[in-house]
Amino acid sequence: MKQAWDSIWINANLATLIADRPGYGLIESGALGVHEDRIIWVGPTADLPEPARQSSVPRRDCAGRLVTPGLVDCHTHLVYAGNRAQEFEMRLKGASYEQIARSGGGINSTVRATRQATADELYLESLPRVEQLMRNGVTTVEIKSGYGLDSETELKMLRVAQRLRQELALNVKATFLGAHALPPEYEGRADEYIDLVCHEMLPRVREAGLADAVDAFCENIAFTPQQVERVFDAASDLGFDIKCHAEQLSNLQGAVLAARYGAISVDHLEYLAEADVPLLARAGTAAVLLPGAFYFLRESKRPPVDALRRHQVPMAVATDSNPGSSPVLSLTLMLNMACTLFALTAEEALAGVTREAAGALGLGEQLGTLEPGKRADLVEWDVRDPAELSYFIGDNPCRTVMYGGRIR
Ligand code: DI6
Ligand code: FE
Repeated sequence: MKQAWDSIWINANLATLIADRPGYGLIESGALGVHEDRIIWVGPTADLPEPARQSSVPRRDCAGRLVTPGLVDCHTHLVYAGNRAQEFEMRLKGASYEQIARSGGGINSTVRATRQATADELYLESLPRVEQLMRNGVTTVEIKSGYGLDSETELKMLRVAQRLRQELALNVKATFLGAHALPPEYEGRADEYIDLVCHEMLPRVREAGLADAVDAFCENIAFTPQQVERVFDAASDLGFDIKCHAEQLSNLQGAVLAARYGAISVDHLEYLAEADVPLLARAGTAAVLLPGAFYFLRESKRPPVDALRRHQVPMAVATDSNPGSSPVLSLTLMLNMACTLFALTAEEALAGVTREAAGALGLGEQLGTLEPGKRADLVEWDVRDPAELSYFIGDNPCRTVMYGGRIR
């Protein structure tokens, strides 16, 4: 059968990130063929098959520059109104994140702003943040709800995520995070709020097809493991993928709970006990590391990276982009922080924003590596060595991005 080639990239330093190849899975002087929205061929430029050599096939000569899979930001809260620069100032003067949260600020201050915003306002406030991530090489982003905490506002947030998916070239995965914080009107009635999440919000989100996964914040300032378990029961019954904010500020064993539900990921994990790591490995649950939140909250306890590595738990890295704990708009900056703060290798960090991040979204079969059959999400960088992506701080060497076979 004659394979149609829509375009080819040649003479690239290809970091394929293919799992069973060592390190970055490099192919020096590599080439890559695209048909429609898929990669159809990857190999040395010298080995390009005959149909690809025809001059009618548009080709991009990468002149030795690095090409990676499109970056996947697998944990963000990008849709929100307002910001919390003033709380940042309060923290700089000595208040803690938890104190601010308990005194009605924190997540609930963003909830107030997000409830007040119209869907259009919310879209227009979120758009520049998403575009900033895209300029930095992100081709897939996960966006969580969780600043509505009432049915209408949660649905409004998820519709904004849907509109971003429709209007931008990038691939958007939406996650319902109704159990993010207790809204003020439910003060002292957390179990009743969880009823609302399980019996009203979740079915409506499912029915509207507005999210693929369900997340919950298992923490002293949020929900107990028992409450989170009720959310996961209801979510599993409706066929959602499970994710969990766990062990960020204390160890409530939320990660263990989520792994029991076959969670696709557990996220944060600074307080995860080493003894619990094998349970994640057995469940096939990915660990999503969020060095931006660790940095911005000036945490000192690090996630048990050695144990995760030893037990071969896939480690993803994401921005956690949100107004309170991680106002981060660069995933390549997170590469640097994952290395310097969490002691990942540069290879692990790059795998963490590509292959492992795709896995943490349940998209491991479709994207995250450069191999035939995967989505043609590609980034050409103005560097040669993949380690440069983790090494430079505050640079943006992103040169060309292909989203599903199309260059924007
Ligand atoms: N953990 C976080 O770091 C964010 N949410 C969560 O569950 C913080 C969200 C915020 O402060 O607005
Ligand atoms: Fe988060």
